[in-house]
Amino acid sequence: MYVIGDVHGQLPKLTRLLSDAGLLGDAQRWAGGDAALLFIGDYFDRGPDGVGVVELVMRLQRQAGAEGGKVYALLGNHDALILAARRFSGKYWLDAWERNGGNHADLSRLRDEHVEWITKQPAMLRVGDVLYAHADATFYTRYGDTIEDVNATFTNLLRAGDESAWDQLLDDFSERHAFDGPDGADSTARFLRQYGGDQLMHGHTPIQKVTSASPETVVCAHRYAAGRCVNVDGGMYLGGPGFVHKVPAPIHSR
Ligand SMILES: [Mn+2]
Repeated sequence: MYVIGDVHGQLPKLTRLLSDAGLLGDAQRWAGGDAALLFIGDYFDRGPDGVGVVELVMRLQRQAGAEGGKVYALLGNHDALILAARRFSGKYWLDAWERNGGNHADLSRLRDEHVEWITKQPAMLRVGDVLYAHADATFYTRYGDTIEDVNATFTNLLRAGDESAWDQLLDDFSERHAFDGPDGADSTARFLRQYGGDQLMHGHTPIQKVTSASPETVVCAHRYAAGRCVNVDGGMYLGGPGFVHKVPAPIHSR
């Protein structure tokens, strides 16, 4: 499994990462064969071309599917936020979205097919022994006891027009660092016991903001919480080159 962190509209960086990993070939087509690729969410905001990023991910998902490969795309808070800015009229959501790096070129290019696609993407996934979620946060437990429950709750919420529920969700997504610090390994273990998996992989909080590394030097994932958490947010919008994180295939013969 190949994993890519928060892209935030950085389309040229994304295409270079995918090409270098052998996942993207001529004419921007899927070249990964039967490989699996997962995006950790946050396609939009803080960067120039969120719609372009989503269109590439949608295309790769179709092409990979036709070739025995698989492209997973998680839902990030910025992806829900731009939907809110489009859906609800009034200054409240527009202001919130702009404060979070909203790019008007994206909002004006966002079409129904993008909205429909974003709405259907899962909030969490488990593949092999790895649990994937966008945020380093535990609020997911308030949305469901199982991965399927959480994903269904998210999808239903994004389909319905209950503005206060959207507000609560986006407020919940402001949680970060839930697995940091001296209790981090315990919190991670509890979260993994709830949803399954031996390791939690997330984005949402740029590695630079955790390690204080200068943006351009972050070129690999950050493992912490006694090795049970892996942060894949390379802070591409901060100036990081980004990276493709490779998860070894699970060993079935034990
Ligand atoms: Mn995020």
